[in-house]
Amino acid sequence: MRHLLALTCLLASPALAQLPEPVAQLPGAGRPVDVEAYRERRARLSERVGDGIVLVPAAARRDMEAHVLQDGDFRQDDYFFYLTGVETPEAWLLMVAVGGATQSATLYLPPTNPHAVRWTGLQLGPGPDAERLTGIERVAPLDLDSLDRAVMVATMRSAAPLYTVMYAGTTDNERVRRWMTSGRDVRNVVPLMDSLRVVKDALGLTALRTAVDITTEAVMAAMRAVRPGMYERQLEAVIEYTFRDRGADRLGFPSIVGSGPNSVILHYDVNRRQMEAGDLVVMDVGAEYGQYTADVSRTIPVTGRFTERQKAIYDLVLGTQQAVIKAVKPGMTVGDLERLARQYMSEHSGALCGPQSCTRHFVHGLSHWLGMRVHDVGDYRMPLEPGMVLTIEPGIYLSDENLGVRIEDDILVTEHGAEVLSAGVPRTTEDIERLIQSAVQPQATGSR
Ligand SMILES: [Mn+2]
Repeated sequence: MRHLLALTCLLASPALAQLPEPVAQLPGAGRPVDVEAYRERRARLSERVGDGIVLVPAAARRDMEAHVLQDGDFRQDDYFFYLTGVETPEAWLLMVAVGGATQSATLYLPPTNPHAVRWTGLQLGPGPDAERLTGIERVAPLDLDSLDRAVMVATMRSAAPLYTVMYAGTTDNERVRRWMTSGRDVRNVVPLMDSLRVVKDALGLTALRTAVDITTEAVMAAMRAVRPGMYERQLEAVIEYTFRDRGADRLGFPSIVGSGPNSVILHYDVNRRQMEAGDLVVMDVGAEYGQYTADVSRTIPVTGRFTERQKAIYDLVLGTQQAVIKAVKPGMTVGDLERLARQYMSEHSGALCGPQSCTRHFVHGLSHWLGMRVHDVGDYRMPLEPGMVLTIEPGIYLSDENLGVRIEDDILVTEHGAEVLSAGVPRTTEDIERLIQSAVQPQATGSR
């Protein structure tokens, strides 16, 4: 066994020398990394930490055989990506903050493995190129013992607490668990990082705007494509084709395309039904770009024309949404907006939903934070401040009539109000009808 190992190493080393320069590979989704923006993020975390050692692991590589991967690709851990822009699996970031400033940052990268390169391609490995591409002063080859020693030395030298990520995704990381139970002063860095992530910086906002723009195009493409006889999955295909075609890295979440009876199922994503004339279809979708995701919903008639009844319900949902968007400004809370939405819907329900108000058919929350995750991190009791991004998505779901309506936009809180990032997607019944009808509608070709 020992001989075999030695032989393998011997054979492997000449190959290593022939590897191409790691310049072309890519922190940050194959895109150049704005190293100053990431340095600034680390500086702002150091400010919040004050004095402490920060240890953040990258996501682990997943196994195609064991995990039955549906999405195929590796997705970096959000906390690690937020601080580094690096997409290498199984890396670590070790930072030392002193007096609210970053004293040092070290990126530990797994050494380049020629055998793995054959299968999965080059990955950013340790070396001067990595330092230049990431802007992190020190990049060391990862070996877990030396990482442990470095953490130990740093904590002993400064007697400062060790901050690491503790959340569901990392509790299966053996090293994080070991530090958590080491008897040292170990604290969770997640609340500090979440308080940073909830207010978008320019870097995050640029990625988010791109994700929303791609999603806008995709939803409009779906409006042009929809027709009776089409399957939900075919509409889903138009949307997801457009995502990838326009540069999305992946889906932010499984696409919801629910028609007729499925329009009242909130998270329906099977998308197998054949759509019929007279159906409404709820599309709730989001492209992910640069690790940020959009989340946009539109409800459209498959024939291109709303019935009177559908239009009445739709206009109540839209009126509610517009009233809330108009009210968004710094200082308000998500709770305030929720109350406002229910009050508006209640006051404008008339007899639309019978003797009771339509609010009892508004069965989900109005809003959630949006960012690196579709339901992003952040405390919902926080008053809104400029740079926060949230969804506004009222809905009414009438199961007896197979009539569900949800309208969802992505809202950036600004100095004095709000900017609707997804403003480009038609939202009035007139604009939606016009776009659907403007498209050539060839004969439905139902298949399978
Ligand atoms: Mn949403």
